[in-house]
Amino acid sequence: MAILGRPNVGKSTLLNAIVGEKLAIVTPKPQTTRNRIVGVWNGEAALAADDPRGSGRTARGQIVFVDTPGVHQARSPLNRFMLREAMGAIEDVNAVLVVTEAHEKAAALPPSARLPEAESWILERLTAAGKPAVLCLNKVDKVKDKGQILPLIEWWGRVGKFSAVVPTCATRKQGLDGILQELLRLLPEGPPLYGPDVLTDRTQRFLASELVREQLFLRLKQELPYATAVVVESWNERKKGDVVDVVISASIIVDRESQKAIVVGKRGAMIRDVGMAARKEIGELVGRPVHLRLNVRVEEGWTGSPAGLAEAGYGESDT
Ligand SMILES: Nc1nc2c(ncn2[C@@H]2O[C@H](COP(=O)(O)OP(=O)(O)OP(=O)(O)O)[C@@H](O)[C@H]2O)c(=O)[nH]1
Ligand SMILES: [Mg+2]
Repeated sequence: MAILGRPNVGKSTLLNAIVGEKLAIVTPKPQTTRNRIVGVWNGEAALAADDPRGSGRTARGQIVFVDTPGVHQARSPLNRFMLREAMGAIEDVNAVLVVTEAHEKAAALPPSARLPEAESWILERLTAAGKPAVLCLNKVDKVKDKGQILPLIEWWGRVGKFSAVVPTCATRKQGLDGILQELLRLLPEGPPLYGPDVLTDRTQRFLASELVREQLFLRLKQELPYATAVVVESWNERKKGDVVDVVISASIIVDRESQKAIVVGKRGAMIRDVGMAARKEIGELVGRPVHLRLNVRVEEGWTGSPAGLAEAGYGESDT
């Protein structure tokens, strides 16, 4: 089950809400997610009233979700990597959850309006691959006139030919049962792919590097977040009496020498704030005290070359 959609519509928020853990980083900036991230849902959901497997029954099982980068017009090598990560996920799954957002402007959509660019690219690929899709109309809390939501659902269902359209508010965890219900209808039954305790395919090292990147995205302005990457250089456990601390050393990679000073900040204030906030988040992830050492490294033009991308952790072999 892949989650696809334009940048910033709430795909990662939705993944975290469904799985019940913070696996994917979330920020108000578009193009936050750069890699596919698996999130495993194990649970029980009510089958839809007209589900052939029986109305009023519940189904227990596992759904493997794959969060992906936002689909957008990609020009730079980094953006093309992200687009391949997203679109390539379609080939590996049985069904797709396309996420879009509802807002006042979208609610006023004329009936003759055409699908936005990103959604029509996704639908083209879905049709070519013969994969069914559910549309998630997220951020319905932003539509003040609730009477606008039903026409919007009808519009997406008609123009996009989705097997279902489900309104959600991922930040308030509303509508998630509806999503599960519709997906259970589409997904074939089979043995679980992951053990009952496995939540993701990603290592703690990867998740920790993402939590640092999240703080950079939250704090840096304009284009700078897009010139940064984070690589965990070392991860050591240190025993102190009964407590085991984790000592992590990570590099923040920037694209140009001039960006280094901004990431470090006045008297080191920026990197200190990033470090403090990320350390807290990583501590929650690993459930132990964390020491986080950050340094800034310049990899001149890393976003623009295959070697630079590989250096920053976006090598093709990582996908
Ligand atoms: N109001 C509102 N905001 C939401 C909702 N879901 C997500 N958001 C916000 O939308 C912003 C983007 O959320 P993400 O989950 O990072 O979006 P994404 O689709 O993963 O974005 P990319 O990774 O950049 O493609 C964040 O500020 C979220 O808090 C929602 O249901 N309602
Ligand atoms: Mg995301």
